[in-house]
Amino acid sequence: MNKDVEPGRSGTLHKTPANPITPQDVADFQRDGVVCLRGMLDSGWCDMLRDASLEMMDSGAGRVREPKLQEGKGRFYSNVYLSDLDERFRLLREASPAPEIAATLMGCESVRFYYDQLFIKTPGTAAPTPWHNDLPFWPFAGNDLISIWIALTPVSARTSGVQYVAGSHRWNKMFRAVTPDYDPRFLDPALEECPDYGSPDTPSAGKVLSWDMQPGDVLCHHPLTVHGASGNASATQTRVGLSIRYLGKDVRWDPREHTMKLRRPPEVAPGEYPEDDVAFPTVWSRRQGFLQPQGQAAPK
Ligand SMILES: O=C(O)CCC(=O)C(=O)O
Repeated sequence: MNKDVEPGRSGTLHKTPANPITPQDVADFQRDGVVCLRGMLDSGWCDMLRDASLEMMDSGAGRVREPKLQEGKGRFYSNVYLSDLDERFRLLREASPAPEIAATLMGCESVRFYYDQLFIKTPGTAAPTPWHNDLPFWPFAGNDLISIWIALTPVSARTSGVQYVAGSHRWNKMFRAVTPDYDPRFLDPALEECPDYGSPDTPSAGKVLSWDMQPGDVLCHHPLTVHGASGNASATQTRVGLSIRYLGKDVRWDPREHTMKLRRPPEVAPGEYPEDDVAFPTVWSRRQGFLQPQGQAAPK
């Protein structure tokens, strides 16, 4: 079998990005704290992951978060650590184009897997994704952390897409973390609430970026870039976004109150690089390609 493909539902699953990542993409990511890359995963990947995502939502498994919505007003579903629960997500985390995209944009030689997270909004969902940035949720400090948000359905910039304040990663500001279900354990009173940059009443803090997307397009964002999303105004189209997060080279372990509970904290002291191959397996390196995470069977 060709080293670059895995058998997939519709033929093969490619392991390298389906389109080149250009120096301009890297410059845009550095300038804006977000970039939209087109056609990174083909339909084999997208069909398989969309099916897995919708099955996951129906199963009720995992660390599900859902705001209480009015009867008949859609559903905003979120879940994390999907790759522990389903082989199809594990293929994404360690045998897909995602780690190479992450390493290329961060300018790193290798990346460690952090976690994955699903965001589904069924048609007519009123609930927004509150504006926030990600680092306040995470027990890390540093610059080399990245989220790759993969569109698994068509996404409309105006009515369901994630929106970003361009350049807000350079504000160096941590806003109060807020989960889709407004879990009070994340609400750090020492941090300021993030303004709703989607509202016309909020003074502009910079250009708001968002994109119409097709399955396989990806949004890549820095953990301090401020972002949020409306509900899903479509009457027919479910919106499925799958975020996968990786760590690069300048990350330091920074356990703080009001951050997410990891499935296994790293065995390193605060302030150190999280060199723990069980908690955060190195899944890809530019020199060696895909690496077998410790203690895990090769993905089938
Ligand atoms: O998909 C969404 O609505 C939110 C995505 C998000 O906040 C993230 O990936 O960090």
